[in-house]
Amino acid sequence: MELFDKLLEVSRAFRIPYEYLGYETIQMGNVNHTYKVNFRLPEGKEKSFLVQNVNTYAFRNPVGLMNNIDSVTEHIRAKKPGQLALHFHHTADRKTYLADGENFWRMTNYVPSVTYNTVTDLNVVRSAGKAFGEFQMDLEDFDLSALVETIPGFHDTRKRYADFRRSVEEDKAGRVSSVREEIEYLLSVEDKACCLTDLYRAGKLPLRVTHNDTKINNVLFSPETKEAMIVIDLDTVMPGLMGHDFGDAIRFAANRVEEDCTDYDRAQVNLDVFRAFAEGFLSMTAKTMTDTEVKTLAMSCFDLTAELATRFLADYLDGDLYFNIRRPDHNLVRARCQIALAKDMLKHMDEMEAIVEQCVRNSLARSEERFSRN
Ligand code: GN1
Ligand code: MG
Repeated sequence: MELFDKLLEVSRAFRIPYEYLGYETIQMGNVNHTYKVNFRLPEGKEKSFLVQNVNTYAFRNPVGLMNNIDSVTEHIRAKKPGQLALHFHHTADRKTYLADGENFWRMTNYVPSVTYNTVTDLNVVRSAGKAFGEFQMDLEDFDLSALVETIPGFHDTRKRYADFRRSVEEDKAGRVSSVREEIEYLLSVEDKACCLTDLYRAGKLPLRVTHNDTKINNVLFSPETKEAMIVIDLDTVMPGLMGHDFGDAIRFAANRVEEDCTDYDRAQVNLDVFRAFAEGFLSMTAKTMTDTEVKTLAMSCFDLTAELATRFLADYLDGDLYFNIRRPDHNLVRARCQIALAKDMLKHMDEMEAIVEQCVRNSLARSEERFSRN
């Protein structure tokens, strides 16, 4: 069936009765497929919805995933009634998804907004940091055991390295010989990249409910005020470490270039962006952090960057099965860009650590000030 007709069929299953106008493909994320589906209301105005085709190669338990999203969004809604939220439409049999035997569909409200892939406006960055910090804090009292692991071992960097090694050994697409240098670099930094994972396994970092996919384009901003309105893409909300969210956000937002830029020399950490994100994030989270979380937060940025490099490169070696690609060497380009960024982060690690310490101190001082005023 043509996509045009399929999206109409899906929309009808989610009980949208209006006149169908068509769809636009939305460039959102590297894993699912997203469409804006447009309708005309009886009074003539247009209304749009977002339809997503969930990638069930990545998410093997999409029903568990939808249950996670449901309970997490309900938890936040109960705390903050009236706040803008994602709303998943239901089918006639009260499900938030439609599995048609081939694909797994879901539908949400469409929120008019702006998103950013690269950003230099520090107010926007600070606001994103605050939104992701607030998201973790909203879920501080959420029962971890109620969540399924939508991708087991998602940020278990040791496991990612084991998978990476397997891809190198198998060499399914016959590409290993062309990327020896990249493979060697990643293997040479394995222990550093696994700092967070190893500390967690040793019982030295607490588990929290985390978002786990904190690219700044997963925050919707108000077109008018440029303030963060809502955090989206909750597919990977799972038990995780605070550094997973901080590190993943930094490796994306504080990179001077986009994730798939081929000008690798320009893949560097922008310390102004780093500081602005840290200010926002830590203004929400500092009060709950353990010493080890504070001490490892800067390193988490390196860990998440190197981890993603192993994932991109492994997918390239496997023949591009996981990430959506738009050019034949897309995953290789992405891996190289993350490697360049990871190297630059190591050069600036002392400065990054100092910024984190300072932001934590400032945030704690401000809350003490508030406390003593009350
Ligand atoms: C994927 O969901 P999306 O496409 O924004 C991936 C993240 C990576 C990111 C890199 C479920 O994110 O882990 O960091 O690509 N999500 C999943 O762009 O694997
Ligand atoms: Mg995602």
